[in-house]
Parts: sequence; C-alpha cells; structure tokens
Amino acid sequence: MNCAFITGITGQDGSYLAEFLLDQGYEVVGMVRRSSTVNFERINHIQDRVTLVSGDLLDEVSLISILREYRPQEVYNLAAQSFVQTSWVQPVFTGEVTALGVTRLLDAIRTVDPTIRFYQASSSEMFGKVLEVPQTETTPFYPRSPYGVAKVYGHWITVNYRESYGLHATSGILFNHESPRRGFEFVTRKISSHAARIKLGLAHELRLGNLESRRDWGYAPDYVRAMWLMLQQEAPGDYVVATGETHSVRDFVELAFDHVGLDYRQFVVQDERFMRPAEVDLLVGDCRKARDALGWQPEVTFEELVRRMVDADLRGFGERV
Ligand code: NAP
Ligand code: F7E
Repeated sequence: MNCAFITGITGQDGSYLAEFLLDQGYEVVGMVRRSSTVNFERINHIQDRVTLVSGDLLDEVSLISILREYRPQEVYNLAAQSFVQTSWVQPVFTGEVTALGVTRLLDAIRTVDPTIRFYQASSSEMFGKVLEVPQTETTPFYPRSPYGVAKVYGHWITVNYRESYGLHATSGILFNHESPRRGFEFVTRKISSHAARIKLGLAHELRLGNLESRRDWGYAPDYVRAMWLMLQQEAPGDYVVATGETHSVRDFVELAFDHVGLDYRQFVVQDERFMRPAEVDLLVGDCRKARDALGWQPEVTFEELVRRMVDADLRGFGERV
C-alpha cells in the first residue's frame, strides 16, 4: 500500500486531498500542530481512517522523525500561514512557515529518503501585479504581499532542490480554489456565509473591502486531483492549475445574494479595514500544460461553485435557527 504524508491536513485542501488519497487506496499520514483545542472539524469524518501525527513546519526534527517512522512515498506540503491579509501583520512568522518551512521539509526528505516525491503548494499570488495575461508557468513573478513573497521563496527552493539534488520535487501553481470547507476569513466564504445568515435573519450586513479585484476561482476537490496527478508523472515539474475564467468580488457577491433572492446592494457596506496595503487586481490562469500533460480539467463552474457554497451555508446555519 502506498503511503502519503500530508502537511496541513486540517486545512481545506488537506481534508479533500486526504479523502481523495484514501479513495485511491493510500495509507494517509497527516501532520497536525499541537494546540490547546482540537480543530479537526474538516477531518472528523475520516479521522479513524488516517494517521495523525504531531509536528510543525517550524520544527525540522519533527519532520525528520515523521519521515523516518512512516516512510511515505509521496509528501504533499499544504501547510502554510495562508491568509494574505494576516501576512502584513505577521510577516516574519509568515516567512518562517510559508517560506523556510518548505526548506525544512525538503531537507528532511533529502536526509531521510531522496526518492520521496514532493508536492509544493505554490500560489497564483506569486504573480501579484501581473506581468502577463493570462498567467502561465513562465510568467515572471511580482508578489504583492509578504505571503506572496514567501510563496515565491517556497517555489524556487523546490525548483532548486530538484536541480541540486535530483529530487522529484513539483510545484503546483494553483489559482484560488474554494469550497464549503473554506475558512470564513476568505472572501468567498465570508460572502456565502453572510448571504445565508442574512437570508435566515441571523445578520443584517456584509462588510467588505475591494469589490473590484478579480480572481480565477475554482472548486477545491477538482484541484486536489491535480496535485495527485502531478506526482504520478515520470518527471517533476511546475504546473498552473486554474479555470481560465476571471470574475470580480462584486460578481461573486451578486450571484450569491441573487441565489437567496436578495439584492446585495442593500446589505454590502464597504469597509476600509478590509482593504489591503497592496492589492492583486487581476488573476487569470492558463492551465494548458496541466490539461495536456495531466489530462486535468476543472469540473465545477463558477456559478455552480457559488451555489454550492451558499447552499451549504444555508443548511449549516439553518440547523442552528
Ligand atoms: P488552510 O485552509 O489555511 O490550511 C492551512 C493548513 O496549514 C492548516 O492545516 C494549518 O493547521 C496548517 N499549518 C499552518 N501553519 C503550520 C505550521 N507551522 N506547521 C504545520 N502546519 C501548519 O489552507 P488551504 O486553503 O487548504 O491551502 C493549502 C495550501 O495551498 C496552503 O499552502 C496555501 O497557501 C496554498 N494555496 C491555497 C490556495 C487556495 O486558493 N486555497 C491557492 C494556492 C495555494 P491548523 O489547522 O493547525 O491551523
Ligand atoms: O481575497 C478581496 C481581497 O482573502 C480575494 C488564499 O487562499 O488565494 C487566497 O488569497 C480578494 C482580494 O483570497 C474582502 O482584497 C474584498 O482581492 O479570499 P481572499 P486571496 O488573497 O486571493 C490565493 C491563491 C492563495 O494562495 C491564498 O492562500 O477579495 N476582498 N473584501 C476581501 N478579501 C477578504 N479576505 N475579506 C474581505 O472582506
């Protein structure tokens, strides 16, 4: 039985990837950080089928011990301080986890078993103030936040370990992907949860920052499939994963509120607190390489994504009314 090790298993992507790998017959080992309260909400339903081990990207000893004990063939590095806004408030911490954490894990792999296949969760935030539209694997990076800068480091150290030590180290440059399991601080879930709560009489307004920024939003379960496909390739590489469509935050709000029969203009309030010191105005990816080399394509449309998120929140909050 193949064994896969996932960092960030308690996160949105980690939970979907764990489910996907279990379905493929893998033994799944997931790393969790020690905390005073348990935050296994996203993996409760599979907890008895995965092995959870304690460790941290800040602590290389824990990474080496886990690799030595479980001997995985595939490692998926999904752990990160992943919220862009927080990266301005905690820039050094973001660099420690999201940038240097990648080196710690790559070096642990090099030390324990250099035949391990490695996936790095790179991000479209690396393109930032975009130098080309649409963005591809060869578009130059121009990150606009400490998070984006940290991800550029993580990307290049992955390429460097591939070239320096011959590791099967792959970087998936994933554009925004969302789901009912998305954290509430990200704009899509903030919108879907507020649309549902306002509809149910649990809230009366939605405070947002920049409504005009545009993102290429896909569906998270589609994207974890691409991660796995990348590690099944003979050679490592870099792949853009995206839908090729771009929509504004305003489009997302309008669709979400329409879906519950409300006019968003009556509820949305613009609030300076949610504006960013430097914004990424437009992202749209060209995933031709992933389509041709991996046979990957997204299955859930933007409209369906919005509906699924709002419906899930209507059910979730509805149970509490
Ligand atoms: P997420 O929901 O924020 O999950 C992040 C995970 O990282 C959580 O499990 C978290 O654990 C863990 N983590 C944070 N700091 C850690 C540390 N020091 N040591 C060990 N684990 C730590 O993120 P996501 O949306 O699933 O994204 C997964 C990865 O893809 C991230 O690297 C993200 O930056 C990247 N990415 C995401 C997107 C997207 O649109 N979702 C797009 C491109 C790239 P706790 O539960 O303990 O906090
Ligand atoms: O912001 C605007 C905000 O926080 C999207 C992470 O997964 O994807 C994510 O990063 C847009 C930005 O995601 C609010 O200014 C307006 O333009 O949902 P977000 P993100 O910053 O794109 C990338 C690919 C990652 O790698 C990251 O890990 O929405 N926006 N008003 C707002 N955003 C938030 N969060 N809250 C607002 O009130």
